[in-house]
Amino acid sequence: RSNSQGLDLADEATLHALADVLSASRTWGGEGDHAVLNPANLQDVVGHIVFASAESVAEAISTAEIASTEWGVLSADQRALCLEKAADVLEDEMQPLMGLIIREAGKSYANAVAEIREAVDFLRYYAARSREVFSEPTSKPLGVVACISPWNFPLAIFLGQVAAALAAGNVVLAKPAEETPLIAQEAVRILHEAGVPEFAVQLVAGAGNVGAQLVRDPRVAGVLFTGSTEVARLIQKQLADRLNPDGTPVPLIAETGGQNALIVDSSALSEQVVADTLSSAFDSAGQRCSALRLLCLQEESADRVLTMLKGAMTELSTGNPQLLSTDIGPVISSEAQAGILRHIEEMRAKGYRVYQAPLSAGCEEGMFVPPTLIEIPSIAVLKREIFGPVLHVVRYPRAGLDRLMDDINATGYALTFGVHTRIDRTIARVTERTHAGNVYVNRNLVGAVVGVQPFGGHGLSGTGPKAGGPLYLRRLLGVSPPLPLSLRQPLPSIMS
Ligand code: UN1
Repeated sequence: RSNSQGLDLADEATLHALADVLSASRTWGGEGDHAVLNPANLQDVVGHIVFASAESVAEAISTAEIASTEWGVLSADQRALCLEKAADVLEDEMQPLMGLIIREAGKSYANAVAEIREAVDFLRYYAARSREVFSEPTSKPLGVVACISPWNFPLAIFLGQVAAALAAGNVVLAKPAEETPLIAQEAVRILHEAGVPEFAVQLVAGAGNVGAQLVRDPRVAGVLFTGSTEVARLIQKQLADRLNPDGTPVPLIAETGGQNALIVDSSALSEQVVADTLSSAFDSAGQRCSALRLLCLQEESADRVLTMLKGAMTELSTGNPQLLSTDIGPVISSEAQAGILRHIEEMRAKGYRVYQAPLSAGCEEGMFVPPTLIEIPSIAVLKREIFGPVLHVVRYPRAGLDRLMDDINATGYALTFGVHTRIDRTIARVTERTHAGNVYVNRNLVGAVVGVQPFGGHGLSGTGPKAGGPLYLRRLLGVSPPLPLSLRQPLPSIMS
């Protein structure tokens, strides 16, 4: 439902009611009031949250340890029932939650719906899997687990991590991204309402210092992290300094960045390539680790595809995410915006051709970046992941497919990868050579479905096991069975 001004589910009355609920629920505090701003304009205060002080983080860990007896002794079925109840509550409260996601994270209406669906799927998936995995008498939880989650999926990844850790019988300290603590606070309230004891899952809001304290504390027996490769490396270094009381390493499940490529040969259906490129590169303003960063076009058909793609980009509407007509909302912060714009200017200064779709009227203020395409001479000019609506295009000769695969692999990232072709042997040739965790043929690169397409990467893109897949819960056990070796050849790793 909408009117000309936007969604009625995000109206002022709903948001005021939400703000009352938010301020009533419990969060560890001590570091003062923090205003959360709407990234679409950076003026509208979405709500306030109290950041946790060092003392309250330490106290939260103590209470978690006590709670682990209460939660860990429940049967897998009793724990699963709580998670399933939470999934039902999420569905019942979909409208106000969507309003909050749109306002706090700048997500479009469609992305906000998908976000809640994915969170529900994670809760139900891990609940169902836990009934199988934890029927084994030997399975013991790790204990206190820290979940450090990103702002780009502030509900789905937040709850995915927390649900998995809880399903395995662990107790959780959940550190949401600094930019999106309000929706995380709602998620924790819903888990409590669904029967998870108050101290079995606790929200510790704050900046990087809170995460660092959790990672260093010897009582924290495992860490789940989604975010940048750099931060994953820091966490891994910290964890390497200590062992759990049983003498085993402290497990880290990290899911990080990507330099995700799509190869398009001249047999591909151009209309489908354009549609899949638009959604892969620009949906969520490119702020997904799965997003397409590098479009590789076979020379013979590159001009045709580029002309169609540029035309289609002008049809995208970038602007206020509270309008149903908006395809692409803001990026998350002024720092993010500045970094993306700086990259575009650097590429332009090097003489590479840049094409930008026009911004919608009224987007001069706010954290908007127009969908941007940059033609680059080789993959080697890309030094880092650009987390925004920026797509790099490289051309390759028909005889250069193997060399192209080597260049893609040489980035060290291995998260998502796609190919568009109607030639079966080309599909076999590239899928054999890629290291990517998620490989897609003749479709887009984003929107992995929990349980159907387990999600995660290798090398610089993460540690595995994949989220929403059958091995994830096993990694959250004290004595975890060995994971199958999935790397085909050594890659640079965040572990090195
Ligand atoms: C992320 O952005 O951190 O397949 C990962 C997808 C999502 C990716 C989430 N599940 O697009």
